[in-house]
Amino acid sequence: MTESIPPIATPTHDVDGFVRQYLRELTYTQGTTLERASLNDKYLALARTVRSYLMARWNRTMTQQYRKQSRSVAYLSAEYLLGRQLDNALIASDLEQIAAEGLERLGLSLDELREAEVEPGLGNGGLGRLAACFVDSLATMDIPAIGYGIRYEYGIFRQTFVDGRQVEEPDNWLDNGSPWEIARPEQEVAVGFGGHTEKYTDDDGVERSRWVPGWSVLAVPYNYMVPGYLNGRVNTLRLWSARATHAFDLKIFNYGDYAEAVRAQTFAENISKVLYPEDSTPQGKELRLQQQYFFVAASLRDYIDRVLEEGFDLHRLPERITFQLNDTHPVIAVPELMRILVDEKGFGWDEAWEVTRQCFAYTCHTLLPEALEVWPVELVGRLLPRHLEIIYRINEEFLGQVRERSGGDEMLVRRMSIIAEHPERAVRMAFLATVGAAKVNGVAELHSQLLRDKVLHDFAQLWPEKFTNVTNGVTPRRFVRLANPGLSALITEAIGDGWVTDLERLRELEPLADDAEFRRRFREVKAANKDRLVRLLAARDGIEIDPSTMLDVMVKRLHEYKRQMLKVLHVVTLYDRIRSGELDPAQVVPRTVVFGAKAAPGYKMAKEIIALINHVGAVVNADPVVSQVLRVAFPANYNVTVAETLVPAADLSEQISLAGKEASGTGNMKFALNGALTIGTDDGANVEIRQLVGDEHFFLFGLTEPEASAIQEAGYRPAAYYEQNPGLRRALDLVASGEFSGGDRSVFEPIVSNLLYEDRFMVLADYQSYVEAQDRVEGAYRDEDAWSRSAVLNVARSGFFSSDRSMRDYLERIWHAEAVPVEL
Ligand code: B1N
Repeated sequence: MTESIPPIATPTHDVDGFVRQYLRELTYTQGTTLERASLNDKYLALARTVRSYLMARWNRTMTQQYRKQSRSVAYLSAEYLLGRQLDNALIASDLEQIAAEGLERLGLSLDELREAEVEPGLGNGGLGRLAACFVDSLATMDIPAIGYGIRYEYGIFRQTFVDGRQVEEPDNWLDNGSPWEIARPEQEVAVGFGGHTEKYTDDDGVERSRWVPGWSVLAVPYNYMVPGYLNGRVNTLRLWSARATHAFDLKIFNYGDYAEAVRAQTFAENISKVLYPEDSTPQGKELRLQQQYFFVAASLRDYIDRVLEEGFDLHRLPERITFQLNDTHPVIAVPELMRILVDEKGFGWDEAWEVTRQCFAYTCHTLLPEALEVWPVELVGRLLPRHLEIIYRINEEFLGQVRERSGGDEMLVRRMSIIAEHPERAVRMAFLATVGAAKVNGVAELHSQLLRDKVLHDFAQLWPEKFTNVTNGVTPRRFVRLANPGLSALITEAIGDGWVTDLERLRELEPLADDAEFRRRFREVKAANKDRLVRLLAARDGIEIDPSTMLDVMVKRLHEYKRQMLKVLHVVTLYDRIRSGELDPAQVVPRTVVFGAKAAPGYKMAKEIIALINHVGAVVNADPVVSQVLRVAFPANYNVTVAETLVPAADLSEQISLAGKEASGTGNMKFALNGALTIGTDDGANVEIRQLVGDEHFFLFGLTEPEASAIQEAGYRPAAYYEQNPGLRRALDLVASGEFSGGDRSVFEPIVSNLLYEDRFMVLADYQSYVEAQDRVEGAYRDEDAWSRSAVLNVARSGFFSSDRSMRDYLERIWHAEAVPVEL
């Protein structure tokens, strides 16, 4: 039958083909005309046009994958911070130029239409963005991979400021339509919750357990394209959305209670309603555990029943797949796979465990104790009673092993137990992950070392070979090629375009750091990028910045450990030095300090620090003398889209967390790759950045992790630093005095007393070293040629931080999967 149907051609890869397809989409899908179309209509037609060029590749990728089943990777992540899709799809399909020309022919502007896209903000920060970079790299490297996650109806909140204080608004990113997703309601999967377990004897006389859920929801998959860069592969990101089960509401409906039926539906659909806006410090909310089990259960079911060929022997599952656990959020997958194998597929416990622990690998993203997820036993038992039984059994057998190996060291047994006893009985998800996974990795060298030495020390002693490191990376497609077209063109002119998929080739730029003409052109690009930022901030935020000043940028989630407070104290110190006449403004390098940061809505201190930044900024910017050389800009709602304009414009990258607290950081990599110099502590991936770019091209300051730990152990007394350091005293006194709060001393009192009497992240201890490093920055920036030489070397030596390299490391150390090129 199908032979008689001619193949449907992809629109031709030229301006004519593009224009025809565009008009087709506008007319027949969007149902409008060029004359009547709204901006959103025009954008949607454009998105669908670009999508149509990728569709055949997507189908081909899926067909070939199903035919040639090979080892692959399933990335399980509760967050994907994707950023806008249009530009990435354009570069992946080599349509940028064609689209620009085609639209121009129709009297439209690509630049204008791309602004209509609302980015899918389905993540909080680094962890979610990392997942997005990883799926991009996997597709570009031709690895058969699938990403699984949640299609939140509301992503990370939209931040606004009212009187300098953060106010959150819902992110209704789906409101104008979502051209990048394809719903597959017929592939829905039921996910159970609650109820009870029961024992029974099967037909062979074997005692078994089963779970009788009390309620269930449907998980509906939405597929997103993940196009590889110019390689013909389009992988799939499958995000789950919750729907009420038909049976569930029908039953109630039949009783005539329409309102109750609708209520039940709303209840079910709440599960994928909103992303929890906590970065690094999750609150143990019931709905969050529901979300985790919801997407994990749907994903495992989908993989086993739909991705694997029918009749596949699950004993061989580890030959086919690694489920990579992005932090502990999907760890409930471990008992879920055990439940499927033992309860549904009739495996014995030991054989099921053998399969399960070979199928999972766990990435830890933190060191903060409060960030390690812990679920009360009471909650797990109520929501997932069978899983709790399975977790107990896993723990029992594991602790048996610990006892045996340690000669009955009960202290050790208690320390390593998956079940914590205090302050309440709770499941330690990081321990469950470590026991259930074949490999455990940290996300930068220092972080992996600290995991082995501290957080998971007992486990690393027991299973040294289980632990490894994979340093994070970022995709050069989005964060260089697309975000920095000027630099990209300059690099390509110098060394060809191979760097986009082989970022180590940036090394070939090293000799050009000594070429005055190249440096001049490099500065020209930086200047143009600053102009682009000036236009963005003016249009988006009504903020005016001077592109001739040094751009000093600190963008990341607001968290005390990241120490935005230290940056504020530096600003206050400069303000104070200039006002007091200690510094002659004529001698100061003019700079614009840019902040971008969202605080978790329930994180009080973080929100106070946001207010302080805005209030200090207002006073500094209004001061006729100081504002000549120092200005503060804090655009609200920092997101991936803003990053794409901000990062390429930056001169100085602030990476100033307390050593031993930032697992890796990935913003640090984006800045270095775009030619900003880093001022930073010896923390996370900063350590590796400094080693690669060289000490002369990096402004190091602050305590090392061992030094910080030693001071803490001896009893850290922040007030001592205040008492002994006049500059610090003046800065803190100024904040306390009401200088930045209209004379009201009470406003920032909580910040000041926290710093003086607690200062968990040692802001005061690192203040002097930071201010001195900033003085070195000033000196260096004055020598324009030396600075741009350092900037070029930062670019040339940062190729290691491509997420393609991260993927190679995962493939080699953990996944052992191979590239499968898609045949055209
Ligand atoms: O993951 C990033 C790292 O580069 C950062 O250093 C690290 O802070 C970040 C609970 C987290 N760790 N933990 C989270 C996010 C959301 C949530 O609900 C924890 N994010 C990180 C990528 O490795």
